[in-house]
Amino acid sequence: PSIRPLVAGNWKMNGLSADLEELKAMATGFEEACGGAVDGLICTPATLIERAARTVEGQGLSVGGEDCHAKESGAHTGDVSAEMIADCGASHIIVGHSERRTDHGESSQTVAEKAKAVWRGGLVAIICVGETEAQRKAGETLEVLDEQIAGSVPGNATADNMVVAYEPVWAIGTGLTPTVDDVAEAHAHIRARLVERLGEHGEAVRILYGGSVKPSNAAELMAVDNVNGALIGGASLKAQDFLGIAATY
Ligand code: G2H
Repeated sequence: PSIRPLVAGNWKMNGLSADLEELKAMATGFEEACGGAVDGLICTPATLIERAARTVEGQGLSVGGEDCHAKESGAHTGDVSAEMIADCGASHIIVGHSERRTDHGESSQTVAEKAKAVWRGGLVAIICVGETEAQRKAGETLEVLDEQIAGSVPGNATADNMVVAYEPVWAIGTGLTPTVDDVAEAHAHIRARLVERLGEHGEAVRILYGGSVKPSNAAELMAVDNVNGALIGGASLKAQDFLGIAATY
């Protein structure tokens, strides 16, 4: 099937009220930059989601969260539920980003529970997978992806409620990117596993590439088979960079 791409930003722990100006520029410029060919999303810290959603309202961009707790409510000081993020006007939530897996010890099982929470809140889950540098050097990349997909992707995922992001951990924020052949191999492998697991939904799920995507390398990466868009960290903080990536479509 032909899959409409998604260009998604992940602001990580960046963003204050002042940065809503930058978001506004992204929102107003997005459709023109990509010629209406792709969907656009910016995931912000929980503190900004509601204002971000108001800022992009009626424009070509939507807003998402970067993580959520698996439970709907309760005694979990400092945590935020998918329902709360939905209530702020978000459409998507990232789960299982490598920074969550590493900094907060999130297992694939936790990630799967969070994905189900995202659906309970009525939103789309962006589930992240990817190998570390040591795993790549040891030739374990495809096995790691198998384990992460088996563990993190719930069996009732569909092409409408889930996006998968392939983010090689060693390429995140480092300026390093895999070769086009390595990206093609990983994405084809993820596609095959998703088809095994989800049937025709697996054929239609968007698989994003993430890790040091910028305007100068986006065209090459986005042209790879089974790459259906990007998850962008550093280059999603400035409208010029984000729109530059969108413009490669
Ligand atoms: C990978 C990516 C965004 P960056 O984490 O999810 O970040 O583009 O800064 O490598």
